[in-house]
Amino acid sequence: MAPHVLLLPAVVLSVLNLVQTSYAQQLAEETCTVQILVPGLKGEPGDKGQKGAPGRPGRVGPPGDMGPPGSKGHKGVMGRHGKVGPSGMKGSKGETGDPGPKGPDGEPGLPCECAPMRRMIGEMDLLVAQLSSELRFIKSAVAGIKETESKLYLLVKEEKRFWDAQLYCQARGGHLAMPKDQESNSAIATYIRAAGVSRVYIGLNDVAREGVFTYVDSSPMSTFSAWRQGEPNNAYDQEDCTDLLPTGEWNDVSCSPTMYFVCEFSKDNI
Ligand SMILES: [Ca+2]
Ligand SMILES: [Ca+2]
Repeated sequence: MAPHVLLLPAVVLSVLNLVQTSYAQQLAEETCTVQILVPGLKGEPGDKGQKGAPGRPGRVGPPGDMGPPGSKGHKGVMGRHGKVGPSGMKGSKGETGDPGPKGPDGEPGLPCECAPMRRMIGEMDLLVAQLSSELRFIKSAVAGIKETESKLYLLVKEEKRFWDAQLYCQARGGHLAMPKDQESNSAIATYIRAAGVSRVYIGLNDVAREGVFTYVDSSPMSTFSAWRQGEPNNAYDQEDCTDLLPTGEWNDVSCSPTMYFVCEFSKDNI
């Protein structure tokens, strides 16, 4: 084996030398012959080459003109239900229905003790009327009551005859107003003037004895009086009651006409 190993490098070297020499010689020949070469005859056309790979896509062209309108398309599928709308206006009332069937007979009732019940109802009616009257009285009292140091005066705007007016005041713990001094007389006059009332009954009369005036509590008219000039005149021989004018003056009048009146309540009694 040894001789072969030694021989190999020498062979390689000689081959390399041969190649180098041949290449240099070829270069020298080519350099020298380029100048004198002339084109030869055109050769035969070669075989058609294979189809090349497809080229890159071209640039996007400008938009084309709109085409003619196409034919109408098919009707689409029905859409989903929309949202529920707002409530409509209330409809008109329907006609009355047919009467229902007759109900079963009721239990036989107890014999009615009508007389006592009617009496009770009558009493309750009276009570209601009385309470309504009291309520009206309280309302007007709250609305406007005139007061002095010892008395309360209430103008009652219900037209009544003299004695009915007195009864009305008595039913409420008072009586018709009895002005027994200038202070109380002025208080009542101011009161009715403010209310725009032209005259009111006051609790003074000469029913018992003509010309002798007493108050409704039977006390005599003694030190104080406020008669208008020429009064009391007992006109037509029938003026036995008294009214008070917005000026504070008194006049004897008939007891029959109905008019507003003033009740008086003592503070001691309240
Ligand atoms: Ca008289
Ligand atoms: Ca008179």
